Amino acid sequence: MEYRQLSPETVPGFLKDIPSVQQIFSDLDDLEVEEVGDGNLNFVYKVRQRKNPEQTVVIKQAVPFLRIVGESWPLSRTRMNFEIQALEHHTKYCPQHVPDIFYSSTDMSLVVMQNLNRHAVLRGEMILGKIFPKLAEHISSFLANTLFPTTDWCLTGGEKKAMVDRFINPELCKITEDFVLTNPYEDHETNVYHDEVTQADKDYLQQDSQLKVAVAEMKYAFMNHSEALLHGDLHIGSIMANEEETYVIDPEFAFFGPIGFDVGAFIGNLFLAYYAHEVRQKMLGREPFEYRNWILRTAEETWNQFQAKFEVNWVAHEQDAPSSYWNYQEGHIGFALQRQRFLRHIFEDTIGFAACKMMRRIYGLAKVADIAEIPDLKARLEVERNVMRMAKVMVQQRSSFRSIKELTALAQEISPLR
Ligand code: SR1
Ligand code: MG
Repeated sequence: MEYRQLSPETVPGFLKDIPSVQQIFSDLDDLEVEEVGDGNLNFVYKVRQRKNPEQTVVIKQAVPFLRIVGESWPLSRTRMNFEIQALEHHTKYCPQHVPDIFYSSTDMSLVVMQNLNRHAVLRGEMILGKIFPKLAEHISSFLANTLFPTTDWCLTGGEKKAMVDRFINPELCKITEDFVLTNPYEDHETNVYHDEVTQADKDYLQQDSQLKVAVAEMKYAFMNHSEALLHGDLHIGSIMANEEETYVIDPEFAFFGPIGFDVGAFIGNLFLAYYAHEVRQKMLGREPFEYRNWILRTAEETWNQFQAKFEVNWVAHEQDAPSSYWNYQEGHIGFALQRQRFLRHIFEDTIGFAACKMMRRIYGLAKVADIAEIPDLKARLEVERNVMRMAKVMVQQRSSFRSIKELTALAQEISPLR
């Protein structure tokens, strides 16, 4: 099949020929299509049958450019090949948090999947101040269950290297290397500053040698530490949820990288929301305490539960296939120490990457609506300064935090819950 970019007008004709989609709709001549993509890269269509709107799918199609910039920024469609492969992996290891996939095509660079129409993008919901009681439980399961099976603790060296090879994703890794781990920390042409940002604000990030060394270390880790198959872009816009269920979408940035990058992406986005809600809760006419407290508890529970579940998976794997390596009298002590040290390493990376994910959203090209859509620029600037204060300590002192509680305590020291 030859690639063509779909439009709302051409979607119905395209779907008609796909057997797995024919089973979903009782009448393929009665489809209503709406383009709903609000991400930075792709086009997303919601398709419903007019007379039976519960018969519905979503199509996500990659176009050969970066949507946030336009056709002047070419980006190959192969990103969808990685998304399709990653969705298969996520479905295998954590189906309860992945949408059903009905059809995929690397030729057309698209997937047809479950329309999560009882769920909404988490970022938008959190901006509205909604609480998701099961979020930490679900995301910690997704992380532990998708990451552990692709580590060298689980796979053989040969299996792991074959997978690393299938997930060499240089174009999207370069987006992260540039937009998350380089450009915001220099006076780069792709950065975007609002009118209240001062030279001193920029210098705080762009002329601090200690900070720049620490960020460069995180970038080196991102580029070299092929620990597990990552989602690669696990911010709260890549999650759809309601109070009961949570789905992780959009794994086109998937590649083998440092585990802390995925964990840190999620936790860093919670901290961004925490600072935004110092202002947003007041905009909503509420006292900030309850919601911001929920955000910090969610960050703590995510880390604590992730750590516990990752370890459970590791122990279960060792029990299923005991290695002769730990087969000596005190082997269980050695094995426990190994787990403890590895999780400590992930914790430090989580803090360092969370910090980078926070800082890139302030001066970098791609912002987060939580903060960027605060209408009062002076209030927005104060939020941004708090983010920068916290992120700087995090990345520079990432090895000195003893627990996730110390991290949430830092968040409150910079901006009390109130
Ligand atoms: C140009 S940067 C685009 C961003 O959008 C994606 O969601 C990733 O976060 C990426 O960094
Ligand atoms: Mg995305």
